[in-house]
Order: sequence, then structure tokens, then C-alpha cells
Amino acid sequence: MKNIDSVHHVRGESIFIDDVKVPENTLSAYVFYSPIASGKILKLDFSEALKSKGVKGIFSAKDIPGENQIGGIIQDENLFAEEEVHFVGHPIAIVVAEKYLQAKEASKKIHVEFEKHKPILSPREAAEKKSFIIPPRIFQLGNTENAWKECDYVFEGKVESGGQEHIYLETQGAVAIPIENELLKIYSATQSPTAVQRTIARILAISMNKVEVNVHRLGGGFGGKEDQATAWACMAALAAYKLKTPVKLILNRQDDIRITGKRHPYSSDYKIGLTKEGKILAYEVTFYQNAGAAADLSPAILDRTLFHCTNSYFIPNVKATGLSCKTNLIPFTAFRGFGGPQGMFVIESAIHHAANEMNIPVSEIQKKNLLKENDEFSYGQKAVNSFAIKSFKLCEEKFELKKLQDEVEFFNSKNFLVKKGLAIIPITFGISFTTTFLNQASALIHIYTDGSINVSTAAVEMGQGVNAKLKRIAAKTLSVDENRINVDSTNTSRVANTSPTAASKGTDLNGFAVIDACNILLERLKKVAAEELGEDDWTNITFKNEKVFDEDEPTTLTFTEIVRKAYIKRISLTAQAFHSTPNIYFDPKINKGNPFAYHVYGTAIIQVTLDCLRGTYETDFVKVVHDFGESFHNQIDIGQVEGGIVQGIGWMSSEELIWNNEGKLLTDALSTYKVPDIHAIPKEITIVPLPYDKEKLMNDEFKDKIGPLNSKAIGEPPFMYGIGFYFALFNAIKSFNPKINFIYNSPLTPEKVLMMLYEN
Ligand code: MTE
Ligand code: QUE
Ligand code: MOS
Repeated sequence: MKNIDSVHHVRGESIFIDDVKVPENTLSAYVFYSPIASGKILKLDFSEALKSKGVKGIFSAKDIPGENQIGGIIQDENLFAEEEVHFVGHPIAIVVAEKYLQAKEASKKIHVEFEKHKPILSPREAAEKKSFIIPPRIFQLGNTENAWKECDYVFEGKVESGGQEHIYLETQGAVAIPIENELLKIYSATQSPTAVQRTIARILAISMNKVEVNVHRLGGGFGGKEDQATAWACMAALAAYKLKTPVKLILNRQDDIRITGKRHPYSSDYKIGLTKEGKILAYEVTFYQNAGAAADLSPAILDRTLFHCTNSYFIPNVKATGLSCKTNLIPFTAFRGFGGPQGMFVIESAIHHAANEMNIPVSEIQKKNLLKENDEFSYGQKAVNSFAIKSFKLCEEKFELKKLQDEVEFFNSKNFLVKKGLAIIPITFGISFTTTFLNQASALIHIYTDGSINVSTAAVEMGQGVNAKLKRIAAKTLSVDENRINVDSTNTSRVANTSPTAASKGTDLNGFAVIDACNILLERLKKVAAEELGEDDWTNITFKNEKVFDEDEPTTLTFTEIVRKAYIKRISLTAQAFHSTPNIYFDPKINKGNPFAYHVYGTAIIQVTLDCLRGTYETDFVKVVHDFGESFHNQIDIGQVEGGIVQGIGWMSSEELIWNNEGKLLTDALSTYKVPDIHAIPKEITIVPLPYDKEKLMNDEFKDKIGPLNSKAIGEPPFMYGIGFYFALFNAIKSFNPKINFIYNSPLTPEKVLMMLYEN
């Protein structure tokens, strides 16, 4: 894959936080955190630790000059615990020493005494005790109460989905360098440089213009560094500010797994009503989101669960209730899909349940209920250019679903201890931050006198290839070679007030800003070229492949020459542009609106092979028809689909977070928390782009409803294909043990599968 970073990554030359060249005197920090899930701090004594070798200082809540507050959406989270601790891993202090190991050693000498309280661990228990982050959220369409009477079948059930640890390759961290006076320069592995800047200013009671946050790239973010990169940068900044010395804080892998947020575990109840033909008439669902001990992004994530609770289906009567339940676990956070996967897993479970009870194929119910043009989502938006049906049909036909199903049936009839299972799953994912104000970005572009170009935007590169895409967008818009363009680091002094690079909107928002900035520059350059050519009308000038054209006729002038001439003529070679998504809104009072610029659609078929003696399994293939819009960087987009699918399968299969009764995470290392490895990835992933009707793409009504260069966002949607894995495996288990109950409890680890195979 030709990501711009590929060569440097392979050579180990790319800069991550730990590679930033820091001054000689840079100190190291270690986070001292709560070993208990809930309790009162009775005594906190640093005196022994302070005497430890190399220690330069220990900082806790009382050392914060500004506010001890890092909450984003809700102001409910302290940087350091004050009187109480609320989860295992709750930061209490940082120890700063000359060397990392000295700081870590010293932290063991901190004396702390607690009055222990009984922790709440499950969201249902929290709900019983009315321990909520926010009041219940309810999305409603039609009237479910009336609809039940019309249904031939009504099924109810429970669904559990587990959390998920991000396991980005680069653990969280930051470097803070005091420059002079109160000025601080921060290197942070964050998806949200402005959140880091804003929060540091708040913690230190200084203004935001004193804090410069710079991000070269992240070794993966996946949502884990959206809100939750901020705390570590604040801690490093606090120590650097106090000690007037550069401070580096990097979490080791085990601490990162222990003390940073993950995907939210959910418990859900569903009730689904259908006609005997399989038409879904009514759906009620209650989501118990395990939010952990503070809000973090939980309310926005819960919203997305509700937005996606009917996946690709039109259901005329829906009542979806979301409860954000406050527990004594780590505050859970953004993870690819942002609550969407949790919502979609429940409706797919309900459909699977219904199909099995009604003894009809799951795909028959799915097909009967797919979103048609102008069908209404429960939040009021209409499905415009819905490809739910088109992608499903194409997937079915192209990959010969019927034949695949017959083959599985034949295989299972011939084999006793090995079974195969197959599932098809449609996905629909809304593109835009559902928090409307976040849908903004800007770009700053300089052309230098040698014709080289520097692009700065709000986008953070985290391996998803946004820099390669922005480079291509700039090159295409200016019609110059990509080699001319450098996509610079993300820096709050160059580009201000950035939204997080998230919601799959990185390329869309920043790409449009880049196009606008390029067009400003182009207009200026065209005017210069027109003058040079004695052409009255600059709009007759075009740039094509680095050359100047007049009324479509080539001239001898080149891009570089015009740049040089513009400089001599004292024409600015710098442009800034701002983009905000048009025509989106949402009213949280009634939970209706038009929150998404557009939706991404697709359908996948997944097949697994199950070893019924061991409970182990493999994914034979994933075959996908995906809606890329018009992909302008195919390799990156394919990489995103493949990566998303593998991550989705991991969530459904081997990745299991286990806490003990005291709220301590037991699976806090890669030996016990199993991410998919090279053996676990599907043997085959086939990806077919949904063919596009170009004419339709260009029409005025549709133009606003797609990304730059007619592409569509790619980052999160493919994750949800992984949900199909659960049902493929469930079906394989069921063909061995037809008596298993319809209990939907993800992940399906081999241990759990083994139990299900022999349950009766
Ligand atoms: N791909 C890689 N390699 N690394 C990442 O951290 N994050 C995902 C997705 N793909 C991620 C990734 C998530 S959660 C999001 S929201 C998008 O990329 C963000 O980038 P984009 O908006 O530029 O697509
Ligand atoms: C998808 C997202 C995000 C989102 C909404 C989405 C996201 C995010 C926020 C958010 C909301 C309110 C805030 C804030 C952030 O909303 O990533 O700081 O005050 O951060 O639909 O990915
Ligand atoms: Mo992605 S979960 O929106 O960072």
C-alpha cells in the first residue's frame, strides 16, 4: 500500500512521540493510579517517594493552578482524583524523575490508604441504582404500542456485547516543553489537538494562545486518542510548567490497557414484531451502556447507538431507549463505529432470533425490510440515494449466496466434527458528527517560490492515510504532481479550533477545505497567467499537469513559472479556507433532524469453519460489496475495509475484557487479551465497489451529499461487516448443536463456543 509513510515506517524513521528529539534535561513521568475501584482516599503521603533516587517532583490534584477538570461533554472528570477514587486506574498523581524507571520505582513508595466502597460494575445494576451519566435518551418513530397487535410474531431477548481495547501500536503519551514565560510546546499523540490545547490551558489557568500542540502522526488511534489522549498531555504539561523543564510521559503497554478507556460494553433488551411474511412492524430496544466512571464521550456514543439501532432496515414503529449507566470501571470512550456497532448488533440478533423461530432464512427477513428510497430513519432523516437494496442484491448475485449456502449445507451434512457457517449482513452508517457544530475544518496552504507546496489542516494522520488523500486532493485540484506537496504536521498554531479527526470525517471535512484553499490560489495564479499571456479573461486559463492552458490550448508557461511571477508581482501565495458541512441539523429535544450529510452502505457475506472438538474457528472468507462513492485512493480505501473487517471480527470473536468482582481488569496484557493475529484474519477478503451512476453523482440535489471528489468516508463503516462473523459462527455452532438457546453474547471466544457446542 502506497501510504506516504510506508517507506519511513518500514525503515523505522517515522516520528512517534517517543522519537521526538527532546532536550538533554528532559524528565520522565510515571502515573500513579488507584488500585481499587471505589473508595475514599484517607491518606496520601509522598514523603518516602520524594526521597527516591532521581525524583524531581510529585504532582497531584492540589498542585493544579487552574481547574482540576478534563471533562469534554460533561464537566465530571478530574485530571487527578481528589477525595475519592472511582475506578481501578484512576490517576492520583504523577511522579517525575530523571529516568522513567526511577519514576516508576518511586511510585511504589507512595503511601496511600483508602476506605473501600463496593463498586458497581454492570450497567443493569447501575440502572437499578439510578446511577446515570445523563437522563434517558429515546428515539421514536410511529407507535410501537399499537403495532404489536398487528404482528403475527413477537420475540423478545437479551444481547450482550463486550468492550474492546484499541491496541493501537503506539501507546498513549506526550512531551511538554516549556519555551519561555508561560509558553508551552506540546507533542501529543492525540486525535484532537485542540482538546489538548484547551484542556492544558484550563488546568494551568493560562490562555490557549500560550499552548502549541503539534501532532506528527499517531501509531493508531481508532478513537482511543480522541478524548483520552488529553489527560497524559495535561499531566506532562503540568509537570513541565511547574519544574520549568521538559517532561515526557509515555504509558507502558500494561498501564495503557489498564488506565485508558475502551469500547463500551452494552447490555440490551429487544422486542421485535413481524408479520408472517417477515415484514418487521415494530421494534423496541433498550440499551444499557456501560459508561464507566465519567462521561467522556459516552453521551455522543449513546446517540450513535440510537441512530444506528435499525441498521439498514426501515421499521415503521420504533422505540429505542438509551441509558448511559455510570459504573466503577474506566470511563469508556470512542472506538471505530462510535456506538453504532453496539446498536447494529442488537437488531441483527433480533432478526436472527426471529428467523430461526419462524424457520425462514435470516436473509429473507433482511431483504424484506431493507431501506428503500426516502424511507425514514427513527431520527427523521430520509434515506436518499439508499444503496441498502442495491448492495444487498449485488452481493447476493455476485457472490452466489444461494450456491454458497448449499455448499455449506452439503459440507455440514458430510462432516460431523467440523461445521461451516455462513451469514450475510448489510450495513448503513451515517456520515457526519451527530454533534453538528463539530462538522468544520480548515486548511492553510503555502506555495513556496520554488513551486513546492505545504498543506496544513486539522486532520491527524493515524495510519488511515488521510495525509495521502489530502495530498492527492491538493494535487488533483491544482493539477500538479503529488511530489510537489508536503502535508505538514497538525499544529494548533497553524490551524486553530480543530474538531477531532474522527467520525470518519477527516478526509471529507479537511479535503473540502483543501479544495477551497487550492481554488483560491488557482484563481490568483490564473489571473497572473492571463496577464502574462495578454488574455483579458482569466477564466479562460486552466492548469493541466503542471502546464498553463489558454482556452484549452497549451501555452509554454508552467506552474512553477507562474508561481515565481506571482511572487514578483507581490501576489500572496498563501491561502486559508474553512469548510463546514451544509444542510445538517439535529434537535436533541425531539431527537429529530437531518444529522448526516449522507450514508455509507454495503453488504458482506462471511463464512467460518468451526472445529467442534476444540471450539476453535477460522474465517474462510469475507466477500463485500462496499459503497466507496468514487474512490480516488483505492489502495488506502481497500486497506481501510480490510483493517475494519479484521478489527470487527476481533470484537466479535477473541477480544474479551474480563474484570474481577473488585473491578480489576484481568485481561491487561496481550497474553490474555487476544487481538486477531495473522492466523486469525480471514483467508480471503474480496471487496467489490458498488458501481456508481456518475450522472446522478453530479446532479445538484446529490452534490452536497457526498465527500470530496465524489468519494465517501471509509474509516468506520467497514468495521460493522465484522458483526456478520457472530452469526456465521452461531450458525456453525447451531448445525452441530441445534438445541442451543438464542442468547446473543459477544465475543464468541473459543471457550464460550465450546460450552455452546455441548449445551443442551
Ligand atoms: N485506520 C488506521 N490505520 N488507524 C486508525 O487509528 N482510526 C479509525 C479509522 N481508520 C484508524 C483507522 C477511526 S475510529 C476513524 S474515525 C477514522 O479512521 C478517522 O480517520 P478519517 O476520518 O480520516 O477516516
Ligand atoms: C461521531 C463522532 C463523534 C461525535 C458524534 C458522532 C466524536 C466526538 C463527538 C463530540 C460530541 C460533543 C462534544 C465533543 C465531541 O461527537 O468523535 O467534544 O462536546 O468527539 O456522531 O465520532
Ligand atoms: Mo473514530 S471512533 O470516530 O475516532
